[in-house]
Amino acid sequence: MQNSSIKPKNQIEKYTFQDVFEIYDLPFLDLIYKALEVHKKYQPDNKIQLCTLSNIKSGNCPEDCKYCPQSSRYKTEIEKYKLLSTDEVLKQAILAKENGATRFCMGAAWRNIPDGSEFQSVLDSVNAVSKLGVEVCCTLGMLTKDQAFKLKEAGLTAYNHNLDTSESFYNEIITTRSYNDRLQTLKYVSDAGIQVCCGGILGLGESKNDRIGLLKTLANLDPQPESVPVNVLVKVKGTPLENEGNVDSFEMIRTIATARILMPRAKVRLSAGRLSMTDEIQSLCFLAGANSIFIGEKLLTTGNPDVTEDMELLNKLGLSPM
Ligand code: SAM
Ligand code: DTB
Ligand code: SF4
Repeated sequence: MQNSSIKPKNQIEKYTFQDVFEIYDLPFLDLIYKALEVHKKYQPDNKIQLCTLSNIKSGNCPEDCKYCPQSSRYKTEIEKYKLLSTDEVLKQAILAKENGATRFCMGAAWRNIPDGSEFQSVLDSVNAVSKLGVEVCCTLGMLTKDQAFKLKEAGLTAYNHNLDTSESFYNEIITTRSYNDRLQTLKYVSDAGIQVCCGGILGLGESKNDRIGLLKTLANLDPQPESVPVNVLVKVKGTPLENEGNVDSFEMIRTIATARILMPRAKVRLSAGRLSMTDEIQSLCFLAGANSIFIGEKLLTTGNPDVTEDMELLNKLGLSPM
């Protein structure tokens, strides 16, 4: 399957590499100013969406994503378990809502969803959580067209499926599925009327051009993603990237600002990696256009800041939950 299938219908990309490069490479203060202008025009003022993650199936994933503690190929110290029951998922979602989350995201360490009882159980969980009146997001690996439609019917708001990095760097990070496989799932998702949540990870050893390449691909998706998670690599012992160097914070802020300018209507989510950021760095991310965070002590398998500390930071900045 060619990735041309999800490009604009006239096959001409809206943004070229040069277009994106020119934004990303603006003098830092001009870049932030432009991003803030776009933010003020298209996004609610001084609001942050709080989301909570649930790892509904942990570990033993057959894929080889070099960053991921849940791949069965690496020796990591994580808790592994089979698919959680709908009752358990619902309990977690109720708690997340009580803590202020308006979006509940279920992740599963699968290459793709096995059809049958497990898929039915996921559909039941999606349906039950959607009735709480929160947005429901899933990230379960690759989907078929039919599964996408069934998830939509069950009440799914959004599907998270990240491109992670540029097409040219991708093969250095994942060899068990292709960039086009990812694009195909994204197409099934948007064809089913589900919102697309698609972003990447910084700190994989990628170059500036790779970050720009990823932003270019995301901004040219048709339709553009409603949600763009920007993760910073959490270096987990046992994964091939455990000793990778740190990503420069200014590169991360440039990535967020460029995403904000190119995808004005998307929520830009400051996702994994906040534990390694100071309050000041996170504040710069919000200034550059990030308007969502995950709250709760855990992401999927790794740590996340304390909820009380997160609330203190948002208070200090005069940011309130959406
Ligand atoms: N298995 C599904 C998939 O890969 O599509 C869903 C779960 S997967 C853990 C969701 C996303 O988490 C990945 O696409 C990746 O962007 C992010 N992620 C995984 N491990 C990470 C890490 N160590 N640091 C930062 N982000 C990570
Ligand atoms: C996304 O882009 N980031 C979240 C969510 N989508 C599923 C996951 C981050 C995972 C970080 C590593 C872990 O906790 O295992
Ligand atoms: Fe599996 Fe997803 Fe982790 Fe890749 S990122 S190893 S697909 S759980």
